[in-house]
Amino acid sequence: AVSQRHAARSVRSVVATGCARWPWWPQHRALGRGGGPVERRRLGRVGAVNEQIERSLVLVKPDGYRRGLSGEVLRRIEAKGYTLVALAVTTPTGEQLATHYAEHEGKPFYEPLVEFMSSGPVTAAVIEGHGCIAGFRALAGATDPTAALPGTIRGDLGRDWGLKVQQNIVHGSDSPESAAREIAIWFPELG
Ligand code: IDP
Ligand code: MG
Repeated sequence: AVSQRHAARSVRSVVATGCARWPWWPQHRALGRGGGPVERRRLGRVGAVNEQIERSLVLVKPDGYRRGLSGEVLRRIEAKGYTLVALAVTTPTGEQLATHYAEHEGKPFYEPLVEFMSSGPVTAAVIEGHGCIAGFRALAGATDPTAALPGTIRGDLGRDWGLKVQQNIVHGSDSPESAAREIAIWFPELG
């Protein structure tokens, strides 16, 4: 099972390993109080011990991918100090989207949302860091890109295009329960 998991990772995702050359470099101190496996590897012996590290599932939606904004979104995540744990480019299947957006079934924007989300590749990422679920939601900004504040991903990079569904560049998990559920959908090998 271990070698299978390793194989799946090497095909589908990039797994962060931190800085092998200068693990003692002082900037690693600034990365956080890391306690999770990836941050601990990055921090070496410098890291403290809060084990309540969080993970969140981030998607750069098809509009963001098409516009070449995956790098900009990942840049902001890393600039904030969160760690990339896994990364993949994939075109969502109907099955993945039905599970991912189950809470919205029956809403007026549900069908357009699923159609939009299956219209092309997304960049999927698992990020890690204390408070990263709320932290990424704050980076993303409000759901409606017109209302999203300047400084946020949706406020800086998104706008209303007059469509039935808001094309707002990114998705981020909204709770630890959603994060666990969503990570299992997009990165079953991390389960
Ligand atoms: P979130 O992405 O900010 O968590 P949700 O309420 O979970 O927002 O909605 C999922 C996605 O559905 C949104 O990101 C947006 O693309 C779309 N959406 C949500 N509410 C509306 C709406 O009222 N009109 C059009 N599209 C919407
Ligand atoms: Mg949501």
